[in-house]
Amino acid sequence: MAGEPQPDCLFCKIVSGEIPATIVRETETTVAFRDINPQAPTHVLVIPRVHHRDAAALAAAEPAIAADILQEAGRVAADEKIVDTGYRVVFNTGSGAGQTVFHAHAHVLGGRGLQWPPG
Ligand code: IU
Repeated sequence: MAGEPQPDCLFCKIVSGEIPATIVRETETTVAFRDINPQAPTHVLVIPRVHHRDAAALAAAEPAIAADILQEAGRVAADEKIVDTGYRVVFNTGSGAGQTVFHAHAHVLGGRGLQWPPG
């Protein structure tokens, strides 16, 4: 059921501590950890503790937690000191857009120049 931990979800396992991650921030509703394959000097993922397949599903079902994700993304950027130089918050949605883990997550990327449009 949406919102419930999924036994085969890697990010649910990071939330439960079953799979290790380098956690940088935690709240009652969110966990932020360093991406295992960083694409920029700062590359942190902010995820909800609850399981929804993508950001749109999360926002539809639990909008307050979607807002928490955005707030935490901003806090990560502040902690990482990338606010002044600029940073990007990305929700890849669907495999055609590069989503590989179907548990909603925000990528927070910064610490280098970022091109627009993205590839
Ligand atoms: P995507 O938007 O679904 O492609 O992002 C998934 C990200 O999760 C990707 O950048 C992976 O490097 C990252 N990741 C991770 O940090 N730790 C893991 O155990 C796994 C994936 I699996």
